[in-house]
Amino acid sequence: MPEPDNTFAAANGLLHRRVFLKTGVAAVGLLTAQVAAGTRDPWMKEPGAALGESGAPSDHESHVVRTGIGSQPGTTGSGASRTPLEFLDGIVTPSRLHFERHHSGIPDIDPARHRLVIHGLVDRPLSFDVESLDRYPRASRIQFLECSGNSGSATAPVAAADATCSSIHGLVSGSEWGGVPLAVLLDEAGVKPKASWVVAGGADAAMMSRSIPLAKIMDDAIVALYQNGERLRPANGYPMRLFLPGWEGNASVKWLRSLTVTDQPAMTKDETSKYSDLMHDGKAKLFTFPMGVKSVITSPSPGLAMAGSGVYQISGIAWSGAGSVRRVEVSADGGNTWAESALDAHVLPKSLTRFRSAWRWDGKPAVIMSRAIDETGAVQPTRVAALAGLANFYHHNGMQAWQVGADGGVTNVYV
Ligand SMILES: Nc1nc2c(c(=O)[nH]1)N[C@H]1C(S)=C(S)[C@@H](COP(=O)(O)O)O[C@H]1N2
Ligand SMILES: [Mo]
Repeated sequence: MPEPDNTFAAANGLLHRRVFLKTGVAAVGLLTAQVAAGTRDPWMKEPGAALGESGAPSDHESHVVRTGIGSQPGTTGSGASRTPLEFLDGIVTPSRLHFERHHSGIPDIDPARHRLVIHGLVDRPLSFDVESLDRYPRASRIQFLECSGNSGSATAPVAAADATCSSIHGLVSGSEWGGVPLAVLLDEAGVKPKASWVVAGGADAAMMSRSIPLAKIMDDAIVALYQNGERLRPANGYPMRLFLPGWEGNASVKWLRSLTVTDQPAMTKDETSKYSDLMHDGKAKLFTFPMGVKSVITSPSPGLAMAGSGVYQISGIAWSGAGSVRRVEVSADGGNTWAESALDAHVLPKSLTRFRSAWRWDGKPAVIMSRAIDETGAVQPTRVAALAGLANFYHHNGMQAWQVGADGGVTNVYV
């Protein structure tokens, strides 16, 4: 016997994912008398605006901007801005809203003068400019970039009442990155047999540098030249950046200037003073590159109030540095029962993946949360379990819970 389409899949109103895939949920408004009578709104009465060279969002979307923009005091422009996850859908972040993280501001690089040098333990040291890289084979990667400090504020002992999805989790974005596979360039340079690391250096005033295992460089690393179909934005590495799929953002060196092939890591300032993970026993883990399996509900979330009981869409993003997301589950009772979410069509490795569930909210207080499971079987941990391992805020991938109040307001909560 087929089950009816409104089958509940978990407690407190979570509907079977089939509801999302196959049926409407009767959440729409009724046809108004105005539309029925054929009344024309003002914008239908005269021609609209002229054509333009470059598009911009509707004035009605002016609230959709990066958040938490801030430089750390006493630094030479070290700071971050965050992607407004709660106002976005899909798996690709518009380039203008990609999060930013810089250690010394955004350099204004002249592509005609910029060079990428590959040297060290190679047979033939090589130098490339943008024009020469444009002649090489191209690879496209629709993948996420996440700062290892993302979600770090969720490690605080008390849940911040004014936190939003972007203020906690907005240091992750998704793009189509287009560029040249590094394996092609290193093969041309001729890597010497004893080589095992590559030290990547940036052309910003911070001269950010990271040591990367040669195996990763040869596996799926690219020198990215394009972001969502256009040249990289200056903030994201124009004219070229290293892009390391699934790995912590700081290793994807922007404004890439040098790749030095070595037989050991360089222990640069950027991988010893930070981007190493202090443990409870006082020792630090070095080179913790892959980002863990993770998800967050972007809607409903703080700032997106719910207007009374009824059927709502719970939607969010899931990702894993280990590969594809296999499954996402959503709970509406604080993690006691779980229902499988529907995934949007594009389930790509090391990419943001969009999930959706239908929820019949009864208007009473509820705690909603999500958990992701990746293709290796790794399950996103609870917040408490995630914190047990680390003594600092890097690489936090615990579950995020949102408290829905009887008034429809949504707040950050720990369970
Ligand atoms: N040259 C250089 N590369 C850099 C950085 C930097 O400050 N300088 N910041 C790193 C950090 S910490 C992160 S999280 C990512 C952020 O990339 P985005 O600004 O394109 O989001 O770039 C990394 N690459
Ligand atoms: Mo970062």
